[in-house]
Amino acid sequence: MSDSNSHFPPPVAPERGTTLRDHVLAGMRAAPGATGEFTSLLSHISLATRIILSRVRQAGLANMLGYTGEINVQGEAVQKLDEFANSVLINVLERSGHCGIIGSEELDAARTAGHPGKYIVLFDPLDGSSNIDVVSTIGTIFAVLRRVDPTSPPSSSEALRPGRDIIAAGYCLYGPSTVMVLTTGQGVNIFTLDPDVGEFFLSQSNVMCPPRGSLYSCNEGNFARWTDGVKNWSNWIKGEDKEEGRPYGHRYVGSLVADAHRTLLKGGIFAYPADSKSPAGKLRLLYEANPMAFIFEQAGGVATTGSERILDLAPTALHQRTPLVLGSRDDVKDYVDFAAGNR
Ligand code: AMP
Ligand code: P6P
Repeated sequence: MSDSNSHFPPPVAPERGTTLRDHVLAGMRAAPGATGEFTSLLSHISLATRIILSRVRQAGLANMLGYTGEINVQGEAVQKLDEFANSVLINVLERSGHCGIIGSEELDAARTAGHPGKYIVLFDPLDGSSNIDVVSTIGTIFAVLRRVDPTSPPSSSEALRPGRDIIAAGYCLYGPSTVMVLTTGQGVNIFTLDPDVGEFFLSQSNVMCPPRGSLYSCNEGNFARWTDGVKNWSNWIKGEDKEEGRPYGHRYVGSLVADAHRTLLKGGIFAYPADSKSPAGKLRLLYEANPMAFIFEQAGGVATTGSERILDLAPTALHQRTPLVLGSRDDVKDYVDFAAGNR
């Protein structure tokens, strides 16, 4: 007798474990008085990343590589996938009904929804997009904040909140596998997408950034533009000292999501200092540095400008830039000491 289920795909084995959906629902049950809006917002973000992934995967074949011919507010050529990712996130978030304000690297100004949604979502829709055409890892970075008065008409200035007000942050890496890194303030968890099932499954829970690593990540091509303190750090970290475990290995993808993810898992340090060409730094505070800083601090790591805690910075503009140094506690301390001229 034929097995009546033989034409259905094999059931998802229970040992596959916890899905992102299960995990977030458990968080809701543990949150006193939660209505489910936050949970729904997170599941909408997850949906948006899977839609973006579907196009990233096809990019090389579906004429999605290359530029749109437009220049964004950053003065950067807009990649077709940048634009697609941005529009997916905006449409999905607005449809969720939970999002009053949206801030994006690809928007000139923060966008207010037509309804007083409870949350603010800030994102870089496709970080590292200059790497798309060379098939290097790229990703979506996001931060979620609660509006102070969710009943009031949304105002774009509400996006200008310090990173310490973040209640959830994460990034989705589109690489050899698709990985969602998420924290809602109770530690950092990593979920890996099973493309056959279309679900993210918990693959690492309560991730901790090691207190010290053996890799450093920065664009050494900017060396001549750095301050003397940062130059001294760069020369020190690649100097020979077996006892101190130097030289560190150098790794640099040129996608914040990729360089930060490696640093989160393996430890070490990522640095994009201010320099004579970018005196305020290159990376954006609200939707790159802040979400990453929130994640690293939740994982026992550190995120600083080189002298100030990233999450304490008071933003004055949506696309404000900042120097960003993040990673292992001890490695970042070495950097801060050199940058301050104390070593
Ligand atoms: P809500 O009523 O669903 O908008 O949730 C209210 C607050 O409870 C949120 O702003 C979060 O701080 C917390 N919360 C709700 N759901 C979750 C969840 N799934 N995980 C973590 N925190 C949650
Ligand atoms: P550089 C990518 O364009 C990005 O915004 C970040 O993802 C990355 O860390 C940085 O710029 C790389 O900048 O100047 O080294 O190419």
